[in-house]
Amino acid sequence: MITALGGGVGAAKFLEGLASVSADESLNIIVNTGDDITLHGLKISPDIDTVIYRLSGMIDKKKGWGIRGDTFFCLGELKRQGQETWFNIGDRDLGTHIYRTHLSAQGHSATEIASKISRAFGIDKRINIVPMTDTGVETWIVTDQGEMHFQEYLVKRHMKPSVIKVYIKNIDRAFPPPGVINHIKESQAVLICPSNPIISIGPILQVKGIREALKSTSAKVVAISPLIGGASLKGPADRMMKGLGLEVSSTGVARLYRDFIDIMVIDDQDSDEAPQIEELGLDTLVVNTVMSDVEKASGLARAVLGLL
Ligand code: FO1
Repeated sequence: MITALGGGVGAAKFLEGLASVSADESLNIIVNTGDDITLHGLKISPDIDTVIYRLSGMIDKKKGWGIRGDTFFCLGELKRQGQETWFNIGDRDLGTHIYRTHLSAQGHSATEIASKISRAFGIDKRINIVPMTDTGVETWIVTDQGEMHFQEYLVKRHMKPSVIKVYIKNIDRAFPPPGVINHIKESQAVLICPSNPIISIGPILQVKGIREALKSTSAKVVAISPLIGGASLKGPADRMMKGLGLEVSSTGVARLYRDFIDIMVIDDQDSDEAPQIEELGLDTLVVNTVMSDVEKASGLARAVLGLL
């Protein structure tokens, strides 16, 4: 059994590679839900959906999120009726949000909903996609232009405001869904996907008991850096780390995880960082972490599994 923690486009790409090279292994994927947002009365869980769309082969590969070939007629109509439409929800994607909202109104938990949507998309039963918590949480960003939901910072404001602080609303009430702590403790390996350490992995680590379980598990805990040459390939990890006064490098990421990981995986381009990461008491693996296609993602996953 392998457990992975992640959220966002990079995690989904890595998980597609991991799923393809671990065919007989059961895979638990604990997904960030801090990015969740309610828009037009619908419950949207972007990081869960990005993993489901990717693993089902339906992802829009160019964008890294949403469904390939989707249309936007409904959004156009909402715009015509004077609604805010900065968050681009496609017509087919809308089906997922309607189904999620309907199941939630019937009393199903986020865990049950993720499982039902996974099955509806034909995801193999050995792959268990689980939200980090069933309790509603939201990632908010304090910026020089005021406080806003993470999606507003990312999508509506195009990451332009300077980040001062990040906090997760209601995180103190969030506990993991049943089984998650045991999965961390009983897995052969726990993988921290190449995701934003502040807004994708950070919220998961703040859910009650998760960081402690990672510290105490006998599993090998391996993190893959989302940064290459001090920059993120996509998304705001670099500018957020800078805004928060953190060192923007794989070493900076390793420092955030050093209390619970055994091995840090960094890109070939950052090989000169290996000695300083090892000084933190961690092992390193230096490989190509750029996942430009599924073969590269599989190669990265194979290299990571080779550590076990
Ligand atoms: N990302 C964007 O940059 N622009 C969008 O309009 C957008 C819409 C969207 C709709 C559904 C969905 O599941 C994801 C969507 N994303 C969009 C991606 C999402 O904001 C981010 O990938 C994650 O939240 C980052 O972890």
